[in-house]
Amino acid sequence: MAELKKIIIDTDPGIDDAMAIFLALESPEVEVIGLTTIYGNVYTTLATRNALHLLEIAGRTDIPVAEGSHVTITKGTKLRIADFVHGTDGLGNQNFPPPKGKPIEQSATEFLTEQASLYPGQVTVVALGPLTNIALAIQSDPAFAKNIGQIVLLGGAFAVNGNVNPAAEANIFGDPDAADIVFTSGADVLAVGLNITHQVVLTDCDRDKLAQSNGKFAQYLCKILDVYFGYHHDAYSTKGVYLHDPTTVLAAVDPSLITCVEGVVRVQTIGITRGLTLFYNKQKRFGEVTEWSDKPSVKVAVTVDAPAVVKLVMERLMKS
Ligand SMILES: [Ca+2]
Repeated sequence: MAELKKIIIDTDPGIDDAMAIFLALESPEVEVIGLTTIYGNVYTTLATRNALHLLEIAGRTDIPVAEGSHVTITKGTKLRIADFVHGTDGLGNQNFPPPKGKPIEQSATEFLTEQASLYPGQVTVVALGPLTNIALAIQSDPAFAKNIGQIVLLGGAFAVNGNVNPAAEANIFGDPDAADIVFTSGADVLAVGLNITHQVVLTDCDRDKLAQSNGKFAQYLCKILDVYFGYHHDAYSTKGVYLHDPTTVLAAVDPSLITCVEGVVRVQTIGITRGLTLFYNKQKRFGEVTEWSDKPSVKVAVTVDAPAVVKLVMERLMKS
């Protein structure tokens, strides 16, 4: 049997992160070798606590959790925490008891660089929050961008509006400087942006099906999903919730679910469009040197088989 694809999930749980982590654990094509944590939906300390809690729910305390950065790559601390989307605890205001487990001694950056060098070309990082940990790994180990198999990230809004403001998507907005480092690092990067994830909707009807399932993940998720559905009903006219993080996990698990284009992505780090991701498709050869010239190409997802993604999410989350 072929070796399973090893994945590390960099995460800020987060309701859709919880779905994505469970989905990865229920995906036979991949082996989750660790979780690394980051601020975003919640502060990093709470992200770590939630990551440990979710692994305990899943009965997978064998998987290590490495805590990530508490500040942006430019040492910014005025972090935007999305309690209005995910609840003040990040998991739908359920007041779960604290986890019994602890994070490992290594930092997220140390864990990422170590695993990439232990298994060169074989580890996929699925990045579901701001990209600080990944950028720190790139900066701290010059071999990381080459050693890591692929970085599949939820981030950006390619030719569509953002979700923090018209310019910016939340994960990129969380640390635009880190995002620009990742996009221009030369690593094999696949970006899954809002242009993709806003096509993948879990409907009220799907949630009812989850509620009727006896599966432990379905039962757990139904408890925490209320806050997430409430936010979507208020903020969008979509009848359901966007599956940002689960779609990104599945893009890593089964790349045939999406198609992508290749080009150079730069991130705006200042001004009113801070966090904007701008893709250069290389169709015009500009006469002048630009900020996109001579930068490595990345992949940007442009289509998704949304019904297939939703079907896989439902099947796998109701399996056990
Ligand atoms: Ca997330």
